[in-house]
Amino acid sequence: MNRRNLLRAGVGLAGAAVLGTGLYELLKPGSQTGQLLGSEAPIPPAFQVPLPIPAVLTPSRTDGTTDYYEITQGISTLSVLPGLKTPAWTYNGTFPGPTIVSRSGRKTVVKHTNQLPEASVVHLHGGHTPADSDGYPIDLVMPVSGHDMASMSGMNTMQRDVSQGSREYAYPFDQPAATLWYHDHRMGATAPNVWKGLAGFHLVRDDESDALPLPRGDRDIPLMLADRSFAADGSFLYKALMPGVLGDVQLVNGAPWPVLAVDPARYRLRLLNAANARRYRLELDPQPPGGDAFVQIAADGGLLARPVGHDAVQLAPGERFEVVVDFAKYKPGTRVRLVNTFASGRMREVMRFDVTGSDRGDDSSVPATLAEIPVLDPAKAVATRTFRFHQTPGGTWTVNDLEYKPGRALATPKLGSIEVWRFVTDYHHPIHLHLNHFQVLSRNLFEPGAYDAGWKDTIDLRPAEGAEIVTRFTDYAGAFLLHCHNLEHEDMAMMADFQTS
Ligand SMILES: [Cu+2]
Repeated sequence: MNRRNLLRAGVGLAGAAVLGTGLYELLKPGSQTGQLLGSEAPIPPAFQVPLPIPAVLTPSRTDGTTDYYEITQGISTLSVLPGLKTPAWTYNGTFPGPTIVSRSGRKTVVKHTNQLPEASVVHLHGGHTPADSDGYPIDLVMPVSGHDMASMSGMNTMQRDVSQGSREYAYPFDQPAATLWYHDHRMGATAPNVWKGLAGFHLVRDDESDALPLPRGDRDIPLMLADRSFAADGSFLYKALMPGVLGDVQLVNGAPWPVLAVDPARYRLRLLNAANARRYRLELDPQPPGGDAFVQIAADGGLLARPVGHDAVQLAPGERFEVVVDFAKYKPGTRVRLVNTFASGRMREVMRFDVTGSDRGDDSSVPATLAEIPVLDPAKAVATRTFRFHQTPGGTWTVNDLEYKPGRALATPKLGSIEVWRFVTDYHHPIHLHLNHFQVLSRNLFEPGAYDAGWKDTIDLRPAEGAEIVTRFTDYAGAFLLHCHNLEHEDMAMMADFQTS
């Protein structure tokens, strides 16, 4: 089959998905697959608190090849809403967890100790990672106490490679500079565990990107976007809802609708959608004169070949976009709101940048060429596989009509080979591939979308869409995952193994 026929087949499958269950979604206005879970606690006014920046974790030791870190997972009490306390599941006591900064070409080992009441699993999202450190969903880290309350209540008793109390995750970081993140990935419990606070940034740096004149230091800002809801006592309110859970409090780096005071200068913003189900279309309000509010410099897997200007940036759960915003385009004193035009009411607001700093000094720039990106040739693909992400009439989220079952591989790619994978959806599904980043070839019969440039590990698919991606599977043999990153869909079985060899 030539590529054109492959594309036609993809569209045909998308059409079938429409006739099955997607028609309502197509006719319905709106841009979320998800259901609002309303807070019981009073929702605070916006723009009252400063933006927190997660602390960078110091290695416990280093040697010639490796940096070693230690993280304790436990229950901590946070102050998120005024006057209330929020018990959270945290990495080292904070939400987001501490930021780890690794260097490309140097190994990082993170020892996680589990003082939670339930077993956990850590996945480094975007890491090119051997199977035994990738956070396979039943490779449980048992609590130090030895008692997994979740198993005791009858769920998730499946286990594979179980660690008692702690586990060392080893990351080779044979990959370019990128904004990665780590979060819980336990089978059937990822959505509640991340909602309760188990997420943090993991940045990779390299010489090539360090040599670029991009904004740095305190003008290089990670922004973890996540919506949450709160019970009357201030605790995180959570209930598994089939379409995905939407909160009614917008958090950025764990704070509700925060404010960042900025200089009239360029800033590098590392945008991460860490929400369970919410999609964002971010815009600046007011827009800067001349447009191109956001100059995108990187996607999930690292720098783009060339910068791309956008008036808006769309992010589905799991995705990262790095953008440069030049606040010198605004009059000093301007209050610039970051808004989500996919949402309405209070959730339309995200955070605010106040251009109140006085330091106009700025030797940064965005070069016309950022990185050399090899282009993967789909003509060299040795296999083309189709994965349909859809809801069965019974209501289960499936991949190719199958609910997730550990050990059942839906694909068996050979290491070193290029493959073309086609994803076909019924509703919104952000599809995440572990192990290797990919390049987007097409959406339906058309060119890739405005947000598909560069190395991706998560692709945001709309209802009844068919997309083609190309990747080369490299380095590590074992079982890895392909899944929807709407965390409720993931927990409700929209996940599949693939086995590399
Ligand atoms: Cu999904």
